[in-house]
Amino acid sequence: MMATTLITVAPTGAEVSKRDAPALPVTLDELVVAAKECEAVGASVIHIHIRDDEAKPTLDLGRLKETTRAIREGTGLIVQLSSGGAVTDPEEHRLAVLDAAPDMASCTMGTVNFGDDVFMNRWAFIVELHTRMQSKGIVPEYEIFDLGHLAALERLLNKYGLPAGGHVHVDFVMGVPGGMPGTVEALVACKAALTNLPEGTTFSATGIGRTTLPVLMASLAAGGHLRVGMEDTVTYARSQPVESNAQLVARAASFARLAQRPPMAPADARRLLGIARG
Ligand code: KMH
Ligand code: ZN
Repeated sequence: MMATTLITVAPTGAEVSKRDAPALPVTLDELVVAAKECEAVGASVIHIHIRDDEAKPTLDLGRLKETTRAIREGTGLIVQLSSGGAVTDPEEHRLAVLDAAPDMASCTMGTVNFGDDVFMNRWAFIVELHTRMQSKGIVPEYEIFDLGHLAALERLLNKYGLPAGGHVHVDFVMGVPGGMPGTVEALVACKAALTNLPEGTTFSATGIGRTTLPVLMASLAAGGHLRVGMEDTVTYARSQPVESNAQLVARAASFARLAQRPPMAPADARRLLGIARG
């Protein structure tokens, strides 16, 4: 069977403002439209942050449930809710995201400086997130902002066991000011460290801002998968704002086809990631 590329779209995030990026999907309707467009051009997973009526980031549980339902009704995408939220979100709200019963949730593997802020992920919090996901049958995507986060993941799995579904999938988030750089060298170092994780562990990578393209190409070359979207970059090319998330997914899909690893269908992505619901 031909190798394929899992493409995750992260359409909104918690940091970009609608004023700075008018194409950012912030309402439920905008998010569903973006999700459908991205699925049509090759995405199979959607990493979701939601906004309130003022387009500010929120972890409101009612909205998260409504969003999960609407994306499932409108698309075949795998629904991955962010448990990272915004840097200001308290731990209990981040844990409560799991009560919206998504297919997947993110699980960041350590604290990291995040621009001028700190993205807090205490060990005890990570353990709580991982074990709650195990008991709820929610598949994690382990977010890796720095090389040491992979050592933390090795420790987590050794102490608390494999995630729901049994498959380990990590996402290298590269180029955050305070985390690892978005370079080929950093990606190669992360890939090398995967040998300490269970056999078959898969990875995707995303480069923030201007590291988007080098990271995308490096990940494909290294046999990895891709994450793209307006959470991570709002500039398509120099002086050219991103028009839509689908524009970024379509570009990623083109690179994947050129690399002879075309986009993976959502059903294959579910099998790969060990997601039962379908
Ligand atoms: N918004 C960042 C502070 C995640 O979604 O899990 C955290 C983040 C990671 O985006
Ligand atoms: Zn996120």
